[in-house]
Amino acid sequence: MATTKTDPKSAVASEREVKKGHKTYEGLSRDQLIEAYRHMYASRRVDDREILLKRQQKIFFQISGAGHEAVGVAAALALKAGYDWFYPYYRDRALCLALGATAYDMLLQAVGSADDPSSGGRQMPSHWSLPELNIVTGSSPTGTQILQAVGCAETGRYLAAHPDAAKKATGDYRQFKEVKFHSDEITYVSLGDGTTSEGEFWEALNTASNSRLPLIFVVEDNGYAISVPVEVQTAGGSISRLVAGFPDFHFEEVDGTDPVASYAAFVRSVRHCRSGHGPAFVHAHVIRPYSHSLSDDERLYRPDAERQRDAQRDPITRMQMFLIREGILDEKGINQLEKQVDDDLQVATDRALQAPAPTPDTVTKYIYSPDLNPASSVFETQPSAARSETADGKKAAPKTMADLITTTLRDEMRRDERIVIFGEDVADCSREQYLKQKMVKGKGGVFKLTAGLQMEFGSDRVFNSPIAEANIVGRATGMATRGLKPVVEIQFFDYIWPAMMQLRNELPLIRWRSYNTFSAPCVIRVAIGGYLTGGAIYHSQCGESIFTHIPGLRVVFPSNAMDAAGLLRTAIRCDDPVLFLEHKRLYRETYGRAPYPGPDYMVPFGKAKVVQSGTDLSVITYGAVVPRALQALQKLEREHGVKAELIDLRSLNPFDWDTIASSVRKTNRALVAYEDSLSWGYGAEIAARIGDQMFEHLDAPVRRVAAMDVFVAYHPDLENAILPQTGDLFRAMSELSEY
Ligand SMILES: Cc1ncc(C[n+]2csc(CCOP(=O)(O)OP(=O)(O)O)c2C)c(N)n1
Ligand SMILES: [Mg+2]
Repeated sequence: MATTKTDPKSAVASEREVKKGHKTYEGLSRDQLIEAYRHMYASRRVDDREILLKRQQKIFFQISGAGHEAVGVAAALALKAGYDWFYPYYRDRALCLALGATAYDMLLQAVGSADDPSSGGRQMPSHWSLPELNIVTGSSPTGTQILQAVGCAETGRYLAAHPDAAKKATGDYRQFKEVKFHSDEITYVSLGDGTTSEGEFWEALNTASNSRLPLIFVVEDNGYAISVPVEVQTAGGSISRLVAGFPDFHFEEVDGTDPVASYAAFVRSVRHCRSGHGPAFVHAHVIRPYSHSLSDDERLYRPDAERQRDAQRDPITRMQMFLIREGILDEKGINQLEKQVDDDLQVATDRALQAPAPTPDTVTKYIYSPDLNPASSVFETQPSAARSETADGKKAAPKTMADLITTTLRDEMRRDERIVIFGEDVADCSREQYLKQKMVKGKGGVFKLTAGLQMEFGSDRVFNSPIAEANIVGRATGMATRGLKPVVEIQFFDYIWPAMMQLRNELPLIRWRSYNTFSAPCVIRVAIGGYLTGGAIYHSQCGESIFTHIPGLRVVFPSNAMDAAGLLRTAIRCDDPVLFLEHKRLYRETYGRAPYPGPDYMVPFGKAKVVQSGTDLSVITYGAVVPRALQALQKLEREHGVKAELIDLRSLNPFDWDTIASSVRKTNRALVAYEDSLSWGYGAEIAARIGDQMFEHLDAPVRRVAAMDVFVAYHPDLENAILPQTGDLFRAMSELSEY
């Protein structure tokens, strides 16, 4: 909204009265109250205009902030735009206007224009995102913003303790990220009453409380979640009552249709947070006069009497009456202010309707970083030869994959202070004093891959998370959005699923949905896979194709120590979110050990390795199937004289189509092998591409060898039968070579 001010003469001599010691309304001046009304009225009018435009089919969706205006402007008055951080939800139109967003910005998103500053026409209206105001890109799933806000609040604290980490550096992702912070900054996050039912809300409260974060939770309670009333969502009907036990919080319950009372609640909350006492919780009772959205008609589930009761609390009319009653604006002044807003809105609407539409050729822009391609030669470095020898010139002992992952993490943490590591059990010992007094050795991960890192880098760089996978990924996303580089661990792939909402709908989408104005490059390390003899259903799972199916997420899966070191370093230094899959069976395997390749060794993504070259058949695989396929291949050559070519993909998204294609062109036969269950697995895509693009080069059908379509069972006989074995690979290779 344009920020033109009302003619001061029509305001009833406000400043003079304040100076004379008249009421200041919880510290708000009359001018501030007039401005508050301007934003509230503008917010309502933008909603009304969007509704009209939707009915005229000039925009495609509408969801309103009606009834939530007062609490929004109150928050904006108590917090600092461009200084504090904001994770607002869709009803926070008035908040965003009061922070400095314009009606034009909002209408550009409603029409889906290329000029929409929040998403370039990619997101629905009311999905706020304005980097210069520290309004962070939001999404549609209810509640996913909350854990990200926790990560955001943690970042401010971390950077205050590590100010050098905010500095720019060249040669990696840090070159492309402006990192700003203030040591007393606050993060604001809002949500609806219904959204308090999401588990992530409780995970966020838990961590905010436990870490005493400067984070204000605002629950805008309009009594309904679409058609479901609050007493059905919330035990006892009051969220305030349920959260009251969280330590170190400042709690407020307020009439959110009253801007002055709401402002006072925020001022107290801000004081608590800024002074480092912990988080705050503002439970604001508001109304929802316009149904849930234009797709909803609340008369189907709310009787007139109830709706009329709400209407009496409408913040717009209440505020009007308040201004008149207090002599702050007379009717003429109100009319003048409203006319200005209406006129400005008309201009903004006309402009937005003329704004250019996005062109379809842009749809793939910003899925990944436009600045730093992890498949490029920047990430192609040689192992340092000197390091593979010991001081006396002897060959250094080969290291396991586990060793080299730990070493890479350590090297990178020394190099880059933005890296933080957290996850379940990853710390050496949460009770630091035990370490300091040398009472214990420390754990450092259930597979010990992070052992010693807390001791070297401190407990604010390496720490344990609660057992809550959404918490891990959500917080990492918030931190990465601010510029830290979280390298977090999911203890077992089998338990990644609570994080799925964050992994599918949030982390990989931050850049694309904000049209490259936000990004969240970070690394999620995950222990994956079976062949464990007793790993059973819940410690053997694969499922990588579920993640390669997500645009915006890089997925790598090394099969040996050198590749693990090189790919992990690329994952850490690159500018995209990476799922780094570590096969548990390969952690300490004799196969694939290697000497330490030095602190700068990198393997680019999307480059397969030809493990053994051949002419008769291409075997395309990755992970723990690589050593099994190698055995089968060697047997095939010994027994049948067939020379198969073994390709280790290493990187699943991006994957190396060129190497596959040139191999199949040479051998005319292809076998795709993978550990996950056969149907709909990763190999299906590779097989389909070969069938589609290499049909005329094939002398045989494209075959797959994979696990049976069943979970991995506990007894070793069952496990052996279910997972693809060397014998299965050998048989398939023989058949295919004879086809
Ligand atoms: C995870 C998820 N589930 C369901 C929906 C569909 N949905 C959108 S808004 C909404 C109701 C939210 O109610 P509340 O949190 O009270 O916010 P309000 O809209 O009332 O302000 C639902 C169910 C969604 N967006 N995300
Ligand atoms: Mg609600």
